[in-house]
Amino acid sequence: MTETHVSADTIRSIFSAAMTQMYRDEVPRYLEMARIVGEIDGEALARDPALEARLRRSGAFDLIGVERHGAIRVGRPEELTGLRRLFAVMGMYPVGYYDLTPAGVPVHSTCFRPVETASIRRCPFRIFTSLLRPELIEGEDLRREAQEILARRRIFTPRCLHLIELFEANGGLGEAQAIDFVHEALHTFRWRGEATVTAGVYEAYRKAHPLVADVVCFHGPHINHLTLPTLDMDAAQAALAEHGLDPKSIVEGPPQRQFPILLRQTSFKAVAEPVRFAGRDDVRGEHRARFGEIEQRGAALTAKGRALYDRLLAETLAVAPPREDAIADYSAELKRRFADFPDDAATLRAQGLAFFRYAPGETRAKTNAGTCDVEALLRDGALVAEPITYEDFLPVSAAGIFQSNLGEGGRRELSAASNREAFEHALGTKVADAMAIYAHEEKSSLERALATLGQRSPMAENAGR
Ligand code: OOG
Ligand code: NI
Repeated sequence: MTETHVSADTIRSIFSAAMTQMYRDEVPRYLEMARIVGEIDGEALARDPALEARLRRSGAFDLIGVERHGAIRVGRPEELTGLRRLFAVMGMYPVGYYDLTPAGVPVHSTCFRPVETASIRRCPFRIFTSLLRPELIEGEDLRREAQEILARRRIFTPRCLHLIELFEANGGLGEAQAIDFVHEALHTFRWRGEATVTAGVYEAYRKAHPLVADVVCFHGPHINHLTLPTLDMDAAQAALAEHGLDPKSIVEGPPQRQFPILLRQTSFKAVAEPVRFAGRDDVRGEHRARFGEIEQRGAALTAKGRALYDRLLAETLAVAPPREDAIADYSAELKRRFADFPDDAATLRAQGLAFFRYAPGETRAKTNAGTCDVEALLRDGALVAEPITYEDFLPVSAAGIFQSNLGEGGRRELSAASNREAFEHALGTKVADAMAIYAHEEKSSLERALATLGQRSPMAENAGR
């Protein structure tokens, strides 16, 4: 990387801002949602005077109201390979493999995201990216035709591909090239209100599965939602309903807690957008795929913490599934079950349920240099531990979000084995393991902090889980 190159973080910031502008123009309801979330966050800050200081300390204050993620869906392996190359220009790398077939959605997914903590703080934007599994389309003719339709489209502009090649050859882009790149890349994610197929073909795929229609029948992977953070998820959920924005009926993820974990999410349901179909010019219809989402992130959980989370959620879903007529039962059951999940930092750390980032504290160590007693250092305030934020996604939540936006018929019984190998083959690389990223962050932060305190760190291993 030479001096004349713009950093990947900067390109991602420009891209995220441009994408946000585009989506607010394309989906006015999203702009309305952003206004509502702004008000909710303002009220949360006014209510709790200590909140601002806490957010400033963690670097989160400047990111209030800044989009955290978006999502797209592609149809062909080559398209996924292309996206991997495109996102690399912006410092976004595939983390995690998500199999959505247990939820009846015929895709598997990853998240392209910044990985280094400093990069996430500069611009947290990431894209949840799903690849269609055409082998799961019912009906041989539809399956074959889908591949033919998809084979005809080109989702990247020639100029975009050229700029990606320049980036790969030179290890970076200059300022004018970066701006040009963002402009070209946006074309890939734009909504054009125009199907590549006739109304009849669209209808056949919509009947097979609404998600398949969304992937197969259009020019490319139009951005299907953006997601804003909020400081108060439950208030945001209530406000969406009050303003008539038609939110999904439950907040996905853990219940409201003192010590937030993982990820809570809600969304307004996809809006109907006009579509022109191929063939006779007078055929018009509508398509529902694009929505707006709100998220609130908490601590990343260790494998042990995650197993507890998965168990409590599965038990809740088994006893009180979130049916439209039984939402209150679901919420009550979720709250009751999650009483078993410790809700304070000290216990979560002591039991190894969540990941923490360590740093030297304000007080001098009372313990002797070299003893390296992490617990004593924490007690003395010579070492401090703050939770590491969860930066990934939850398959059960993602399934709920897919479902509520596919309208009628979005759920199918799919009994397919997950196929990570095929996904990684299409991607052209392996996906990174999220758990390993958090574990590394915890361990290296502890080692750095101990070194600063003049403590030897053979014990650092005890904290790396
Ligand atoms: C992606 C749904 C998953 C999330 O926040 O869990 C997602 C999609 O509908 O394409 O974005
Ligand atoms: Ni999302």
